[in-house]
Amino acid sequence: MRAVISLFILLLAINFCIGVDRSKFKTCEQAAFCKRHRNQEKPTNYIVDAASVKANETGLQATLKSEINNLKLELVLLKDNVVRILLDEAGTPLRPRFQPLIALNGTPVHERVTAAESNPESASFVTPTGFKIILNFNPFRIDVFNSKKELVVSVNSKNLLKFEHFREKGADAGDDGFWEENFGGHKDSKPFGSSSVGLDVSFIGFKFLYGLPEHADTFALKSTTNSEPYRLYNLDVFEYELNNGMSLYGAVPYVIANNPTQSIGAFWLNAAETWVDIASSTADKGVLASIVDKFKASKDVPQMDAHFISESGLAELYLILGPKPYDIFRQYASLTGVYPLPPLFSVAYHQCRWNYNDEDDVAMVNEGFDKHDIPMDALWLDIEHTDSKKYFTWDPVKFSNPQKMIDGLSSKGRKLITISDPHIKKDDNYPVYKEAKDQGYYVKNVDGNDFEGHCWPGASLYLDYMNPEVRNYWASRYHFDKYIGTDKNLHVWNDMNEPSVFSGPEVTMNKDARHFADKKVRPFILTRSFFAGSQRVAAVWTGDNTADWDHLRISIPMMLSLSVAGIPHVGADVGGFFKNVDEQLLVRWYQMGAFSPFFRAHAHIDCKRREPWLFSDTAINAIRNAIRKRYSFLPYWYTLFYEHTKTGLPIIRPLWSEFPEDEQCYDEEREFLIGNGLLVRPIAEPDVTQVSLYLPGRRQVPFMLMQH
Ligand code: NBV
Repeated sequence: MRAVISLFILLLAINFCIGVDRSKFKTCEQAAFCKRHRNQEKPTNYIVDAASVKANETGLQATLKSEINNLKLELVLLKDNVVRILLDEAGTPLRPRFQPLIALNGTPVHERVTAAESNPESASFVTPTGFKIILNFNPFRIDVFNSKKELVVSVNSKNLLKFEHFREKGADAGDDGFWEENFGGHKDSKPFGSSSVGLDVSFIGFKFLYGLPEHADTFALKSTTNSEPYRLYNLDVFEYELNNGMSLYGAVPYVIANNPTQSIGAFWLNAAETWVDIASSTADKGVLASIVDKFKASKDVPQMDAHFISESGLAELYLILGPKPYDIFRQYASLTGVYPLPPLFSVAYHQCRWNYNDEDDVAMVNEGFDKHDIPMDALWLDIEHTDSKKYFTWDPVKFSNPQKMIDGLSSKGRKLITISDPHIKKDDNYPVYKEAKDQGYYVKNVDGNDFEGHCWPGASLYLDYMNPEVRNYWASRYHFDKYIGTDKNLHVWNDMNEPSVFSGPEVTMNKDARHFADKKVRPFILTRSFFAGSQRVAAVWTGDNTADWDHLRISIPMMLSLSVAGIPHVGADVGGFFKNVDEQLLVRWYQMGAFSPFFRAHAHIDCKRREPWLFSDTAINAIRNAIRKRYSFLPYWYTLFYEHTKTGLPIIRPLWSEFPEDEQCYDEEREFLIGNGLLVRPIAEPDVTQVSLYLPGRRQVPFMLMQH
């Protein structure tokens, strides 16, 4: 019996230690479309039909022909040095493809091209800033030369363009997983077959690529030639691990290349599950030599390649041509929008845990910060504040007088932020469930019935936010006369919105679920899941991190990746969400958090309480100092948030954005800039009180930081 118990404890311990359960999530080989695109033995050869090329004031249109299918191409110049490439099936496709236009901040404005030319091999035009865009006919390839006549980008230079067209069921597609796929006991029925798309983009003269959030990995993207591609598919990954390209909660399919004279972005506007292979001529020496040859460029010219592979949708690529880092920040922001100026309190310090137990507990914490003379602007309530996980309701015993609780916080100038998850408890006595059911607002199964999954409340249904009417309905639930006990001092936390479905494939919704085809504005909203453009409505945090030093360190590259991909109000849970935090780590985390755009302490329900005053006097002082330092810098932070609304510049920035000529700082991810005036190097190692600081353009100097 004893042996059995020990084995059980051992198994529990192993389970606890290994973190993420990888078997729950697909590899590229297990995603049929990814495998097909990655292992193309005989790539499709697309050729531009010269007779089809039509030039107009803002670009070119043409038909691409191949032995598999024909595609129509639009190559258009947009305002402020952005080029848009759009590929769709030619003729009359069986079905339209989904285009996530909601990611864009309105319809992009076209710009007139100059010096349009064409000959039997190619057609070209020049942008007002002197970039030359050449459409090569055979094989199809788009080359971009900058104003110094350097080839900087080449699209389809590896000939990986692959476009699976819709076809009648039963038509031979010659591949496993084209019409149906199984994973983890779930069947994906693919009623219309696979419609995947893939395209390669080469950045010539570059050694570094960045972007593609969200991954718990280095800021500079790594070559995936000998590993899994980076995956973009919004997933709830329990106890995520560091240093790999597995999907996390949100996705922005945007990469940035940077060298001392040129910055370029490539935004792949596709919201389907996407995998991105990265190749590097320096890291993968030899492998790419033949490709470099193709451009007749010198073999010494470094090159980075990104191969985007998406499960469906269009091949739609925006080349953001810079030429400087601040230009691409502005250009990408004008395409997808800026983060509007948030309320000042949202940039201050926030206190959260899963959960504050009841109204007395909230009152105690509210008092505690004053008693210990520590500033705090918002207190957060997690899922336990509700009546049985029915969002927009209150636990009738523990939170019976929410308005009084909010008044208690408001009297001290503080706000309350409550969580509302998107799964709706299946309970006819719950008005939200009932109203949405009566209106037909839920996502449907492939058979047309409401999709049902399992989440915190048990059996749950999922609102179809693709339907604008549903979005309005959801917004209306926040009206003060609907969300009883609230007022303007209550703000919004959106969690589990990947969506997380405990019973679903890869902890999310079945892919064959059917969605609607086709501002009551809250001042502050935090979201876990996101896509390009989400910055127009919400701040983002990096989800369920762990209280260890590695997670503290990784929060810098994670925040930087989000920042350069247009999402500026970002932060990681201070203290680490999972596991108990020791005092030293907590202090260091506060010191880092004080210099993160979003600054909130949070903890898992099983963790020991961690309000600052529960630690030693030395720690309380250090935490107080860190939080106060944040408050002393609030005018600077707020100015930067304002600047962002005007320029699209991120709030925290990689060193290279200010010092693009200093290549030594290209892989720097222990230091970052806040605006252009503050360099931050948090201490993220145990037992360290002194660190070596890299000053861009200068030598390494020892430096004392934040001792306590
Ligand atoms: O609502 C509970 C938690 C929340 O505290 C956390 O911040 C979210 O990221 N939520 C996830 C669900 C459960 C996590 C194990």
